[in-house]
Amino acid sequence: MKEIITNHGFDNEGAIFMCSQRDHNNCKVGIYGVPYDGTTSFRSGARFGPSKIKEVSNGIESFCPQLNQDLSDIKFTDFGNLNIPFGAPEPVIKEVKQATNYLFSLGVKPLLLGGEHSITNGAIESLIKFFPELILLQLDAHADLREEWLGSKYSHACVMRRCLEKIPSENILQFAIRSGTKEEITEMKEMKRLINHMFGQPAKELYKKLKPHQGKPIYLTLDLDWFDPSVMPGTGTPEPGGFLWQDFAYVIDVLKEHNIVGADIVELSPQLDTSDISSILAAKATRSLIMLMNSC
Ligand SMILES: [Mn+2]
Repeated sequence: MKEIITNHGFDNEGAIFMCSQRDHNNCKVGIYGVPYDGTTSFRSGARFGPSKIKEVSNGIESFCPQLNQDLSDIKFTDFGNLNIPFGAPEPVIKEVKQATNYLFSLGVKPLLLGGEHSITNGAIESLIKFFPELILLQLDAHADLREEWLGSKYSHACVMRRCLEKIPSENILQFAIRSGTKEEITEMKEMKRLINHMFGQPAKELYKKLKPHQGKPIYLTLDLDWFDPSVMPGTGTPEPGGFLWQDFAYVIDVLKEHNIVGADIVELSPQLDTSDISSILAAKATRSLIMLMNSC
């Protein structure tokens, strides 16, 4: 089936990420929101994530001391939020795939703001065609390896299983996952996809695992429930025992040496944290990823 590349699918009337522009000319990185939470199984509200991240982004500095870069020196675009049909995930995933194809056709690296985790499927379906060697790095509390969940193969609980149908197991790295069924955890260990991380320590195992992949295209999917609920309460399925910003900074230290061609930040449900700390953390992670993706 011939695929149509569309550019009519963005609503750019709402909030805009700090220092970004609507016009994509001369931009290497482009943000777009996917306000979808149709399969969230516990606490919904991730549809409000993208707009909230943009809204609170003005509350943080444009300068990042860790990366020694200022967002105001970078030309990057905020396309707005993707117009998506409500209901089943399949048409949404298709829209995400088309939107990602569209960004690729413009020479812009996609950074998706979710929305729930199922949207990663669409980005991977697009990028794997352009980058057959794509490495997928998952930061998440949960394995997300279910064959199906509550009657859907495209639930957010199945996203990594669907990605495994497109990407060979050895090109998938599941970083510091701490929750799953016995089968999921066993599979990740046996297939050597599970990468351990010592809380508060440099990400040494990630460094070692990624080293042979130097120069290869990497897609990072950041499910915000990877962070500890104490710093990320605004997410649908919180899981105790998670990580702090410093741990993420160690991941960024490793990724600085690599070629990030696309990324997503998913599962922020801003209304579950009225302090907005969760949304600000998500905005800060967005700032780091824009800088990383712009400099490789
Ligand atoms: Mn997930």
